[in-house]
Amino acid sequence: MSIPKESDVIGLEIDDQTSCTIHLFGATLISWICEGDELIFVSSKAKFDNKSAIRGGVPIVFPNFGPWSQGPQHGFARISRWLVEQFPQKDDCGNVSAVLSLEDSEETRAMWNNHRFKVTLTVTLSRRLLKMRLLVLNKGDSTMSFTCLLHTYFRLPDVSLASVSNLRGLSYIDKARKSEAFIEKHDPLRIDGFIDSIYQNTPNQHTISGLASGKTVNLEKVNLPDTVIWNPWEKALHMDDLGDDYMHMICVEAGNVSTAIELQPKITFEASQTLSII
Ligand code: TA6
Repeated sequence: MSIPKESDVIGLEIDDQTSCTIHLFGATLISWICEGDELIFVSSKAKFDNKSAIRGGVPIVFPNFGPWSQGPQHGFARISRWLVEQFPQKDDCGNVSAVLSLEDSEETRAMWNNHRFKVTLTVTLSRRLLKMRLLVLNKGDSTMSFTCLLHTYFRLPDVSLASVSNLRGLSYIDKARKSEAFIEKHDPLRIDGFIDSIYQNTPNQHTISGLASGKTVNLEKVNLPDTVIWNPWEKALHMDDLGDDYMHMICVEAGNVSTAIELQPKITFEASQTLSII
């Protein structure tokens, strides 16, 4: 099992029961401990080689969700080293925050239409809450068209006992069924096999139940109108960085993936997700 190097991570801590860890590679949040329970999944086979995307945590998907003709699947943000703009610091209310950023480079400009951009991730940890805010600034003189998503892996004692709320009646693209469109009939949604579904125009709030110690997480999203649900199930056995760990995860991913964002020059796009224990 590979473990992250200390020089590759920053830690936010309120006390020994409340903390989170962010890997500088991809600004990937790889741990959120709340009331002593780890709520974020990272595969025991994850690679921390600063080359391949970390299997787990909350990868930042930008500037493209899914396969991309101009570059790597899910874009370059999750496989780039981000800069720490503000190391973890506590505010007057006892919350701890950190700020990381990624700017265009020769490599990204060559890959993505010579766009000049700055992506800023602000992570704020409170006693029972974790907020992730994404800013995307178009520094250039041409419109930037992109999709983005927070690819959150939740850790579960047993995925078959988990559920996701607020999806019934919504249209979704089912990548497990030839990417055809369906309407969700279940509430809550339970996972009993391979699932790879893109729910469109979803409510700004879902609950994910079945986490450690019976915890339920509320996911509140702003400016992220889609929700992707993914568990590879037995396909994971053919993934060298996942394997049978798939029984202990569910991805509930807040994103803007169905329609590209068209960001005008010098304008900033803002989106966030707030995870809290209810
Ligand atoms: O979010 C769901 C998804 O798009 C799936 O189709 C699957 O590809 C997953 O992301 C993981 O992608 P990755 O490139 O990290 O293996």
